Amino acid sequence: MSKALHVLLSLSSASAVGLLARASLADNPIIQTKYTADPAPLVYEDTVYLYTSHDEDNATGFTMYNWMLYSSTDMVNWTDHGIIGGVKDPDKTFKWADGNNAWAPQVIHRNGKFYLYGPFPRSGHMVIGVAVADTPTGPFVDALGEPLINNPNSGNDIDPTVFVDDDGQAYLYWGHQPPVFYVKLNEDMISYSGSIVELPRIQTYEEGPWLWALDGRWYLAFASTCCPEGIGYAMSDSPTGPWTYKGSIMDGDSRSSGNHPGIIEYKGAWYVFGFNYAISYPQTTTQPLPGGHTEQRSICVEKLSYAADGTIPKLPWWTTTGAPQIGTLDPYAQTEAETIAFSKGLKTETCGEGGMDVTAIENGDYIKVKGVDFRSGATSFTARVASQNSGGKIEIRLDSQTGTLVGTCTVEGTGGAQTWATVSCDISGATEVHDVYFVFTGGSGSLFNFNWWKFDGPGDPGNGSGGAGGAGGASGSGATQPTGGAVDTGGSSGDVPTGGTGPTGGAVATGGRSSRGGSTAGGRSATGGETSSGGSAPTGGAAPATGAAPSTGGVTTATGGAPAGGGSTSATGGLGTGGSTAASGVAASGGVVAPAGGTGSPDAGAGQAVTEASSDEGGCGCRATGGRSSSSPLGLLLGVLGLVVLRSHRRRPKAA
Ligand code: FUB
Repeated sequence: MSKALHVLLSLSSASAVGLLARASLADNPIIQTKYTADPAPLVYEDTVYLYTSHDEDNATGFTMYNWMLYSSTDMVNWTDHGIIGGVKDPDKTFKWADGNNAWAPQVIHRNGKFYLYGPFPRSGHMVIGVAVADTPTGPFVDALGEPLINNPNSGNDIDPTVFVDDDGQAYLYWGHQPPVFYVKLNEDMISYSGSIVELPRIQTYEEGPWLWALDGRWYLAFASTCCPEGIGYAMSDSPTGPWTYKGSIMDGDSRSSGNHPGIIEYKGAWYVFGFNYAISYPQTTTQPLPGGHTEQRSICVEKLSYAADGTIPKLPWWTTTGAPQIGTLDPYAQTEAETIAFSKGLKTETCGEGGMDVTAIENGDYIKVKGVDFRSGATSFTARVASQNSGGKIEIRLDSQTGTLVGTCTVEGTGGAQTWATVSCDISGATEVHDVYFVFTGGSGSLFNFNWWKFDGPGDPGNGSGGAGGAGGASGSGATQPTGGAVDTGGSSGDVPTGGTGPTGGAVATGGRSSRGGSTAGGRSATGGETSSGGSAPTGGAAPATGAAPSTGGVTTATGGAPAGGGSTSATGGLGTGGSTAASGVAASGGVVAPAGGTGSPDAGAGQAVTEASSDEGGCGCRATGGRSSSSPLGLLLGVLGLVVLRSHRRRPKAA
């Protein structure tokens, strides 16, 4: 079937089928309070910082204004840090940005600084800007006041990936569809030397490059073969190629359309992040969603492995189980409420007390926190809450939404949605390792906001009263991580270590894993949807690139692999001191004509339906590109026409 016909058929029955479908989801996708895409994980110290792009709740096409940050130390419970940069006020990092299409970013740590590379349109043409921060959470400040990359030879300067090799040389790769470009970054990370190099086409390369190295081999993963996109990869003996296509890390799937890899090593294991459409389009079958194209994507993660020859065994499509938990979560440490393994019906917001809080809490919503080790037991629970209404209750349950009730905390009105109070309640029956479900109950509407929580009791290692932790703790059938004590999925419940008592209150069990109590819940539309212009259809027209790119010259075509130093692993450290200004700019010329595109009327925000359970895989949506879907016949027709035209030019629209 031709792509155009496929799109036509897809669009025709979108509304009828799409959002009615309900799926079984578990811990993939890993973020449920927002739509997130384009994962860019960064390991810094003992934490994974996951930078993401952000699809607005009402997105139909690409409706993207800012970049988000999440973090985790166990790969399953993710803490929301909110917006860390963007292209639109009030989060406009790059004042000269057009104000839309904040696409796939990456953040790299070097020389004690954090560098954010972000693609977005300026004067209608996608360019790459760079911003700098002192911490991984920002604030990120525009480093140049103009694009770092504004390449007249590129149709679309999108999807930057930055890699610092063992010898200290940093590389920036980017590009949509063939070609892919690279340039050598200077040590200041905000300028480059030499020409932009255009690589020969890599088989199946589409966009979203991700560059890393391991054991003397260099890897370039990418979104492959539009559409649906899988994740392909190539290997080389040098960071600059020549690149040899090696196949798929993950094949495309009919339930999806896009994909975008981010790959890291963390605590001795390797992980690939990408995205699906399972929250937006929950489906239980492998049938492609018939149209209803939206860019409401959700980030997923799986473990990755290598064969002896360095190649990467192919993974199935994103599972609903995701990556296994590394270790357990300590319930006796104060934990942010926005630290979530899975949730239903909730949003997050900036908290008046700092950080973020969980909001839009309604009757029946819940937060799941995975692998919580109560050890010898908790006896009380404390929560920081605020309610401008009459409040509600927090039921604390084990292993499912309807699992054993170990305590109930009553939240009274506090006099304001940001007027915070601490409430406590007794806990009984919470010992050893469980998934904890905070189930919210009460009347109608928004019940209260939730900032943080903490348990107390004899299981607290800080109490010195001992616990049932300790070493040992063989898990189920999963493989044990080389380091960090992570245990793969596959073990049955109850594989919690109960051996040796810690010398002073119970050492942290390194092998244990909580049970994966399946649960089901009905989805509901998310509240708090953000409004947006909803438009990302290409508008055509020439967009002269006027920015001065800090570059020394034009584009050359690579004719072969540049020699490189010896084997290395991914370097995240840094040399030198950095922080210098960019090299003198060279004005780029040559406007780029954006293709005409679809203009169908956008469906207003469809909301977010979230269901959690424990079946195999989530669903997806099939995405058209460029134009947008519409529920009206005229909109459909215009959208399809636009898509066909767009396809004949390129898959991506110029940012409108
Ligand atoms: O999210 C916007 C664009 O979609 C990214 O830049 C591409 O990689 C694709 O994921």
